[in-house]
Amino acid sequence: MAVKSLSIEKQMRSARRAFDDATEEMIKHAESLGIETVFNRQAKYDESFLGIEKSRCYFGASGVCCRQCVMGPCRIWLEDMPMIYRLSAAKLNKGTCGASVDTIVARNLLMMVGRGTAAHASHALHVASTLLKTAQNKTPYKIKEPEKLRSIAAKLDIDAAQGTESAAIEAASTAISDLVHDKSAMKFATSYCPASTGKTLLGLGAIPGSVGSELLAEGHETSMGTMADPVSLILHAARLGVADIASLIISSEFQDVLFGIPAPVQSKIGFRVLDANKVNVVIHGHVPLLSEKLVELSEDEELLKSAKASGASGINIVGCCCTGNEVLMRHGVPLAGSNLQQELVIATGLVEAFVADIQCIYPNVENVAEKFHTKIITTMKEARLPGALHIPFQEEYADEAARRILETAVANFQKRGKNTYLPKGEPKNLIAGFSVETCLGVLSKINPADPLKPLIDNIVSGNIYGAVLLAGCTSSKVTADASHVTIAKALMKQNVLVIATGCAAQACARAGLLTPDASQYAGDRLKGVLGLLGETAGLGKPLPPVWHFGSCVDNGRVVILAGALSEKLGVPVKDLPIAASAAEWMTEKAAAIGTGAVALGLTVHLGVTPPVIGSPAVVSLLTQKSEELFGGKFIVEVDPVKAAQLLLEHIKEKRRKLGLAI
Ligand code: NFS
Ligand code: SF4
Repeated sequence: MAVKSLSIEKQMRSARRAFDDATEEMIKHAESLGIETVFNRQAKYDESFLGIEKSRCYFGASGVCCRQCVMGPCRIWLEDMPMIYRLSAAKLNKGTCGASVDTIVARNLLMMVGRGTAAHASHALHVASTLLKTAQNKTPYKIKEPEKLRSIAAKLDIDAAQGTESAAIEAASTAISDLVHDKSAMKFATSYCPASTGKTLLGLGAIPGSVGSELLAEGHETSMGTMADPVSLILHAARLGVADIASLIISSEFQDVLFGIPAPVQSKIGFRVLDANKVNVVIHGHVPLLSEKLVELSEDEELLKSAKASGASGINIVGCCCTGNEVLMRHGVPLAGSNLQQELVIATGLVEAFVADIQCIYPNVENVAEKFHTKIITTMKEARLPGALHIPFQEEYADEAARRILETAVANFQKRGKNTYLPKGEPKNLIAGFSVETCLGVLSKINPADPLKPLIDNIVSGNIYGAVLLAGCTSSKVTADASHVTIAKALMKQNVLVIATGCAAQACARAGLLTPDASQYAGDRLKGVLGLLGETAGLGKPLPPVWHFGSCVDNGRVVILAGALSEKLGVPVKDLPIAASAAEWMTEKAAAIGTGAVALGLTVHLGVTPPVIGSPAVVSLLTQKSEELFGGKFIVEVDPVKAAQLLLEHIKEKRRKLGLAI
């Protein structure tokens, strides 16, 4: 991608704020009540004067603002800045200390990737220590999938014959040491990385030590007057990206061990999954440790009895964001919304308790809840809100915390006011619960001896032209969901299999793309494959053209699948006809996953411009040089139609190089 074609373009947004009618209706309803949400705040920030956004700072958006020390803040003069910024900046291409624009941009990016990695590693640590304590019989959880534990043990060279508990203790301890001890190579990175990729990473010095030591070094390097070499800073970001993906794998694999491997499940998405007759509990966040217990306890006789005594017909648990994805894929719990809908879900007036664990929780949920009876309940020490009720979650006492939360929700039912509202239209049906194991299970019905072969045959013939992972968030900077949906439809039409995770999967679900019917949008060749797989799976209908692979941490599953394909074919990941797209990304976590994916050899599309364009050197490292070094690169394209074309061209190029039908 030409460096100069990157600029701070206005993001693509139509007059609509959300692609989904129900969301659009709820935004209007919230406005009519004087409730402010992410959508109004975005609009305020987007207001412009003489064609220039008044409140999004050009320096910050370009990544050239440095606040590393108090001789600053320093902001670097950019030739192509709008006049208003040129008037307010010193005509200097260095900070007060002399830091170059490349140093400043690279340093800012590394810090962003660092925060994302810290979030995922902290999640992984919670899950690993729960597995450890469970194996030591100190929690109310059980090891649900000893078979999965054995496959993890095999990867890590742990002797599974020592028995489930001992193997679990060893696997969990390996993960904990990968996360917080001082070591030279993360075992989960080296063990799960396909051999060819591992070799490249090793050669580049991009195999991470423990996440803790990498983050310590990151904090040190980015402090004032320390690392000034942009290439070293970006390489460190790549190393942290790999550590991030290894952390995702820890969470995803251990969650399967504790809670079960997802299998295809039918459910629904939309505001109307809230039930006016029941006690509604929204579970929001990312770690399924508490939410598993809430789902389990929602059937508890005593709690149901008190719910009924309050006049409710039952307890209705619904999901939001990635905690929602976790309980959806394992229990079919319906989804109320993604990150952008969290305030609107409360604005229905129907929520008795809004329970948050960690990450992607908008602090404003408290202000929305104040207008209603809704209790916001925080549970984790990392994510408290100043006015929320805090019911601390500890894995040893998970049952007690879950009971207290549901009791609070039930007691709140009678306080529900009259001001309730649900938008028109039924919730959308969806199928979720894809995992590597599910895929192999279906494929092994076609070829028991060699399950990956049917998949490979279809890729070779072009029935499956390629595969693209739609990952990451939904963003108010674009028309919410529209970028994901546009790209998904354009790709499936060209016989590209679409896999989706996180809020991107929910965006596709809201557009009805997670249903067998949606296979009508697929090209004929892909439609044939989906039909055959659906029959084989015993669905009696085609598989959906978008496969919901779980939450954002389940991007780890996709990396494992890509690795398996790569090893089976003897083709490095970077040469496979696959790519990823984070069309509406917004979090640091997405930056970390994307950087890790590029380091592993994947090409990753970004539909929202990253804050790096102030440095042509950094842009070139991310979009060009990374391909020479790692085999993967970023493509930045805000127009989803053009983005789909670029992704297709990328796949075509890879097919051509492999000598496959194009
Ligand atoms: Ni991923 Fe999931 Fe959603 Fe984005 Fe946030 S909930 S972890 S970060 S916004 S997809
Ligand atoms: Fe300015 Fe340098 Fe301090 Fe950054 S570290 S704020 S560029 S003086």
